[in-house]
Amino acid sequence: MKEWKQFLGPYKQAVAELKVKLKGLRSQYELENIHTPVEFVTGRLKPLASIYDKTLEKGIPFEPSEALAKELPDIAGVRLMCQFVDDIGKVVQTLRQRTDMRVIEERDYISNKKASGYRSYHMIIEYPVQTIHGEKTILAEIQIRTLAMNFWASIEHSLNYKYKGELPDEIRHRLERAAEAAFRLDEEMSLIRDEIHDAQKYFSAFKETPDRDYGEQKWKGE
Ligand code: 0O2
Ligand code: 0O2
Repeated sequence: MKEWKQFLGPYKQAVAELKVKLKGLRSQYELENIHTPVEFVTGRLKPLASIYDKTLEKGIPFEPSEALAKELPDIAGVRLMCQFVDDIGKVVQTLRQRTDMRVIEERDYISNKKASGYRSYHMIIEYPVQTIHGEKTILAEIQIRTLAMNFWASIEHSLNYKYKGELPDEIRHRLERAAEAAFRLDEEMSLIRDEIHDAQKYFSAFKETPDRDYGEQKWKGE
């Protein structure tokens, strides 16, 4: 068990660091009063039980090793949720340009949705972690999706868990229809995004608190 803990240490650290860094994107956009393409960020270390299941699926030994790390690029996983489909492209561009990570693979399950109805944009990155024994470069997965895609994926994930991957036909069909509905919702939201932006600008100007540090009581835009 200690071996696993040591092996997983850098991955755990990477998840924590990436969450802070990617949440930082959001604050930077907010500071500049630009629509933020990132709604919220979550992250997780793949549980040992899921690592075990994946090794069985892939027919590889369940032991902390470089071979396992290569076969399972999502031991460290971070997820970025966006309001609009267009935001995903912006986030992808931003991530490609960063110098603290290197994108080595991209999978576009938005243009090419999975048979289940799953949609998301996946990036595999190389990410350097500083350890007491020096720098260790690990692989991590970043999933980027809209709120609607995330809603669908989390429900489908729970149902798959409940039915141990053997979804009854009726539920599978319902999920396929729900995936189409989520797709249409994203399309609709994109069409009215300009109107939403105007409303959000108005709302953030209205809720902004006066800047007491400078002794001024000023509303934004005044
Ligand atoms: P805030 O201030 O709510 O934005 P931590 O390591 O403590 O920062 P934690 O609890 O490990 O974060 O986060 P996790 O479970 O990886 O991600 C949860 C974050 O995503 C929380 O924000 C939630 O508020 C946010 N979140 C989860 N689901 C939704 C959702 O449906 N909509 C929105 N808008 N946010 C969601 P934080 O980080 O606690 O900060
Ligand atoms: P978790 O942590 O439970 O999310 P594989 O070769 O099978 O290991 P593959 O197909 O090469 O994986 O990788 P892919 O599809 O690029 O990424 C796998 C991850 O994407 C999954 O992780 C899910 O998070 C997500 N995903 C892929 N397909 C679906 C789907 O049909 N429904 C849902 N809800 N999520 C999906 P894990 O391994 O399930 O782990």
